[in-house]
Amino acid sequence: MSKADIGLIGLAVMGENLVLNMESHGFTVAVYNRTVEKVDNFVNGRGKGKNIIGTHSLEELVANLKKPRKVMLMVKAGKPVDDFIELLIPLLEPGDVIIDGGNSHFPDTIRRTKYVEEKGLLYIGTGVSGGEEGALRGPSIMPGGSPKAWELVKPIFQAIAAKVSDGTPCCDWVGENGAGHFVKMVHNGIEYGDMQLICETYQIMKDLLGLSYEEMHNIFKEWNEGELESYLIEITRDILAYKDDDGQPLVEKILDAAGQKGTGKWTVIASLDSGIPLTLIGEAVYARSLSALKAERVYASTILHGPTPKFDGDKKQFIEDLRKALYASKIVSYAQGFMLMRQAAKDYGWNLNYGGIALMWRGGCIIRSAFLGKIKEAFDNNPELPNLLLDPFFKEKILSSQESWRRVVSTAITNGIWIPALSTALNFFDGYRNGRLPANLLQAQRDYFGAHTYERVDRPRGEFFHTNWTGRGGTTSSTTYNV
Ligand code: NBP
Repeated sequence: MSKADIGLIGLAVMGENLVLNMESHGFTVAVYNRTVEKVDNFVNGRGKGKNIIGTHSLEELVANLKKPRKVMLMVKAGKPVDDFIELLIPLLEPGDVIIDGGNSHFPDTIRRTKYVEEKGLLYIGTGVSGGEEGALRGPSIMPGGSPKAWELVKPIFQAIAAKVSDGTPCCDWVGENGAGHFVKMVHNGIEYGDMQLICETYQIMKDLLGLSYEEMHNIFKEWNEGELESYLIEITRDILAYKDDDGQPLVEKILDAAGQKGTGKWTVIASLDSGIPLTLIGEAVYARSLSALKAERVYASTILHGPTPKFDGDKKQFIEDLRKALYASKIVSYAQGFMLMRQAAKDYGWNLNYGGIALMWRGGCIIRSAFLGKIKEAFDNNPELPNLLLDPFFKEKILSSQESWRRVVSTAITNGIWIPALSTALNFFDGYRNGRLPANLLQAQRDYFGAHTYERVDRPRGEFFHTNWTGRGGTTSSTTYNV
C-alpha cells in the first residue's frame, strides 16, 4: 500500500469512525493506539480490506506518512495530548502538522500551538462535533491553530465534514491558536442551553398542562416540522415515544441527576473572564448541578412546599405560547454565545467569521438546526452585526413572541415550576433593552462603603466622583479599575 495521507492516533469511538470516514472519501490512513492490540483488532475488524495501515509504534506510523506529514490525535483530552506531542516532536520534520481533534480546553491549545510552532512544526486544535454517528458520516469540524496548516488539512477535513443542503461543508478555518477549540467549547455551552430549555418546556407540559407522553411526542413532532426544526427537538420527539419493556415511557424511569464533562463549565468561566453576561448557559450548567443534588432535593421536597400546579386556560393556545417562548429564549442564548465569541476574538486577537461559525454548526453537530441557517443569513447581511437581537429577522421574531414568552414565564413561576433558563432569557432581554438599569444605585452603594467612585450622567464618561455620604469619611477615593 502506498503511504498514507494522514495518521490517526487513538482508536476509541471517535478515532475509529473518523478513520473510516476519511477512508471512505478516498484517503489512506495510518493508525496507531497506545494499547496496540486495538490497532490489530481494528485493522482486522471494521477496517478490514480498506486503505488503512495498522502500525505498532509511533516510528512506524510516522514512516508511513506522505510529507508534509499530518498526525491527528483523537485521545482523551489533557495529559495524553501533551504526552503524544512530546513523543511526536522528535520524529517529525519542519512543516509537518500535529492535529488535536479531542475536546481540549482552549488555553491548552493556545499553549500547545506556541510550543509546537517553536519546534518548527505546525499545529491544529480542532473541535469535532457530532458524536459517533457524526464522526462516521460527517461531523462538524472547527479547526484553529497555525494558519499555514489549514491548506494542508483542508482537503481532508472538508471532504469528511457534514454538508449543508447546497453541499457546503460544515468545516472552515476558525482562527489562530485556540480559536477552534474555543468555538467548539461555545458550541457545547449552547448545547447545554438548548437542552435545558427543551427540558423546561417538557416539565411545563407534563406538570402544569398534564399532557400524556403521546401528546408531548406529537407536539415535538410538530415543532420539528417548523422553525424549531433541529436535532435536539428531533431526538426529544423520539425519546418521548420510547417505551421500556413494560410498555411505560423509558424516560420516566431515568434518574433525574444530570452529568457533565466540563465544557459547559469552561464556557461559563470564559464568560466571567470576558465580562459577558452568558446567563442562559450559566443557568443551564447550574441546573445540572442542582439536579445532581438528588438526595438533598428529595429531602427538601418533604419540607419546602409550593403551589400545586393548576392550569385552567386554553391548552392549545398555551402550547403555542410555549413554542414561542422556547424560540425566543433560544435567540437570547445564541445572542449571548455570539457576544462571548466577539469579546474573545478581541481578547485573544482572533479574526472570527461569525456567519462561517453558524454555517459550521448548521449540520453534523448536536446543535444543528434550521435556526442556524437564519443566524448565518443575519451575519451575511451584516458581518459587523453587534448583537443577534438587533438583526431585523430576530428582532421581529422576539418582539412577536414577547407576549407568549411572558405568559409562559409568569404562569410557570406562579405555579411553582422550575424554569431557570426560560426565565433568565426573558430577564436578559428586559435588561438588554433597558437604557437605564438600577446600577446607578449600585454605584452609589459602592462609593458609600468603599469610596469606589462613580461617573455622572451630566458629565463626560471617564470622570470619576466620590461623595462623602455620611459626612464622617475623608476625601480619598479608591483606585478606579474594573476586573
Ligand atoms: P476517549 O476520550 O475515551 O479516549 C480514548 C483514547 O485515549 C484511547 O485511544 C486511549 O488509549 C487514549 N488514552 C487514554 Br483514555 N489515556 C491515555 C494516556 N494516558 N496516554 C495515551 N493515550 C491515552 O475516546 P473518544 O470518546 O473517542 O474521544 C476522543 C476525543 O474526542 C476526546 O478528547 C473526547 O473528549 C473527544 N470527543 C468525543 C466525543 C464523543 O462523543 N465520544 C465527541 C466529540 C469529541 P487506550 O486505548 O490505550 O486506552
